[in-house]
Amino acid sequence: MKSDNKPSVCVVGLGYIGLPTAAVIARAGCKVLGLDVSQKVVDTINRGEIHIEEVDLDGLVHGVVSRGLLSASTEVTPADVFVIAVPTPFDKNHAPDISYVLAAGRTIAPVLKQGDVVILESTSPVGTTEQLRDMIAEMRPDLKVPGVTGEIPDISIAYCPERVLPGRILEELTNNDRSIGGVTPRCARKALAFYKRFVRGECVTTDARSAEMTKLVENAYRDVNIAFANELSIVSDKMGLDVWEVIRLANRHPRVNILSPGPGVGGHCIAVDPWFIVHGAPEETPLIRTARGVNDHKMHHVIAKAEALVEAHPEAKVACLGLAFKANIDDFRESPARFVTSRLARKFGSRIHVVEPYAAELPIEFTDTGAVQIDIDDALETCEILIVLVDHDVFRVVPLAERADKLVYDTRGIWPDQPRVVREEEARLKLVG
Ligand code: SAJ
Repeated sequence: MKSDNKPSVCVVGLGYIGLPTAAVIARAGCKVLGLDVSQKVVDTINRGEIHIEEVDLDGLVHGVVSRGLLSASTEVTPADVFVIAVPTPFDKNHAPDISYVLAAGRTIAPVLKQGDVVILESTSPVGTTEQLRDMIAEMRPDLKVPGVTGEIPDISIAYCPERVLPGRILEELTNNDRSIGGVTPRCARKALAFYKRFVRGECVTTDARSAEMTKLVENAYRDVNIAFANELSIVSDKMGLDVWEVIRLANRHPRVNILSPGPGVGGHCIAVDPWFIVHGAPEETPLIRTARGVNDHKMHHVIAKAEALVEAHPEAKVACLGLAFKANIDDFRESPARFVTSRLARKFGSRIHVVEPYAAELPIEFTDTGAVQIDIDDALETCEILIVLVDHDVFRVVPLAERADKLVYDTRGIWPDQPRVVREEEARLKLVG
């Protein structure tokens, strides 16, 4: 890679992180090849279209594809920089599965050449980048690999996690600070030079293991703090308190900032990544493990409370507001709202009306339950019970006049002006002895 030339880049994995990353790098003027195992994904991108939803991504991808800066393939070709952005799920015992990372490494190893930079972005347990390095060293004994050779290495390997928020990915990809962890300091400097091309936030160099842990710690921090809020909400139910009022008041303290309770923690990051730390140090992580348990349990608490409310009013029609895993997005994967609503649908059938403006139709598990999808206006006109599960703006703006006479179970605290007697008492009837 010559310093005056823009490097060619290969992004491995064109999912929620890989595709926006590839598009942003292409926008900076680098020629990017996106690699994916799915022919369908590859064809979609080569038509200038996208297979995921993210604000402004469609226009950006269309632009860089039509300018010839981004193309996709199932076949790897040589490049100057390789960015790996593949999933790292966990198995049923919460053990991290890095097989996609290693498969990506096996794919690119044959085409690596002197001067190349390999960057892992996937959320990974500590030590994964070194494992990737060892695998490349084994497959390419002809290359001097960093941390293995005593001489100046032929290639550089680094770990650089993303920290973007779904719904704000493009903005955060360029503006957030980045941790750039090299297998050696030299590797970190090479990766830094690459990120400087498209990141406006500060890029801070460190070692690969620290960068791996940093990513996990960020999401575990959020999980633990949400667990505190969720535990407070369960305690408040028991004590007959309004948790939102308590949190609002407590947050007036200059050093207190409690997060928001909800129906549980969804998405594929915050509910997953803490387990990577627990798996690495099982004896030393009672807090992180307990937080996971508290957040998972919150879903079941919400189900029990909602069931009690619905059972106490056998004539009432019920609207469940929201299926997404969080506000204002159309991502329904690992969503507590979806889980809660489908449980209610299975139990109460056609009494359950689902309102989700971001879904064209109900997910598969609603088939044959009798539950139907309606819009918010129909829900306000026809349903006596409202169960708020997602804080979409379209729900938040419903004025009190249109819901004052409803029985409301608001798991997100979007309607602080809802008359308390209706909002809380009914739901508590059967739960608190
Ligand atoms: N949630 C609450 N209460 C809160 C905040 C969130 O119940 O006060 C719930 C949400 O409703 C959702 C879940 O937590 O179900 C996660 O939502 P989120 O907005 O906290 O996070 P994600 O999963 O969309 O993105 C996170 C972000 N990490 C942090 O904020 C530390 C993002 O910056 C990461 O890039 C992303 O994980 C990732 O890819 O790891």
